[in-house]
Amino acid sequence: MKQLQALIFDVDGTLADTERDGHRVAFNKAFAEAGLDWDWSVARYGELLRVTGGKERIRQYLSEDHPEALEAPGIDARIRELHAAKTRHYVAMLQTGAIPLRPGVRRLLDEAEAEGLRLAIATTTTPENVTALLEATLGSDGPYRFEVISAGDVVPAKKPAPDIFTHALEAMNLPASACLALEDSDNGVRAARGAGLEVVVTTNDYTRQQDFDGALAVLDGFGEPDAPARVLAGPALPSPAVDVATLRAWHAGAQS
Ligand code: XBP
Ligand code: MG
Repeated sequence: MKQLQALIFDVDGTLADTERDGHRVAFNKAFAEAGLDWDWSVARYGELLRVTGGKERIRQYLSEDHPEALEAPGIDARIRELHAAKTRHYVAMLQTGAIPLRPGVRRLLDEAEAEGLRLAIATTTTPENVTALLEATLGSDGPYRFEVISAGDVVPAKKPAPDIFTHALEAMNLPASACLALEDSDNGVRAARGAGLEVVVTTNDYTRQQDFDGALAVLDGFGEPDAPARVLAGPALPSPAVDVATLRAWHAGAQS
């Protein structure tokens, strides 16, 4: 049986609630700046989230709402430009401190480090978004707390493909059985499971109703000692908040 050696965190929706008031707003700013009347409402963005990756999401939107635009010459470059503008707006928002970490994340990272667990990130989002979020929330050494940051276009196929988790595992030189993934979405669970990882899910408003088949446990967050997490599926929590001892126990249970 492999002992737990590393935690691999998703970013969007798991470390921070970035989608509704972060990425979505940044997409809309980029569209407006380009003189486009495209505007993604909270509900419409929820539908578009089934496609991971910002460039892929713009393309999906066009295929559904403006199919003629996809036929225009130079559309690939246009999407790349819009997405670069979106990243600029998103990073600027993060730098104002607009988006905090989710409750319990900082505590769990501190505990994991104190107990000698290795930390990594496997995310679909653009690398500079990860750096900006970690610096804004954890300080200038925030990104360096993660031994590996696997992000964005470093793999050709984004979640739900397993590639980004496999990339992180290879970079850490660890087998999947020695690691645990922390995710918020069905796409993320499928990606992690596809890479052979056990997964613990913390849901948010966009993902609560999704199917997390294959996850070890589904909770409404990591919780804090004075603000308990709620288990939505899986074993009872032995303490009010998700801590390293609990993650070790759940991981060991899945290995046996
Ligand atoms: C995150 C995403 C990303 C972000 C936008 O998914 O799907 O596309 O919404 O990031 P996950 P970019 O949490 O499953 O990794 O615009 O930088 O692609
Ligand atoms: Mg996510």
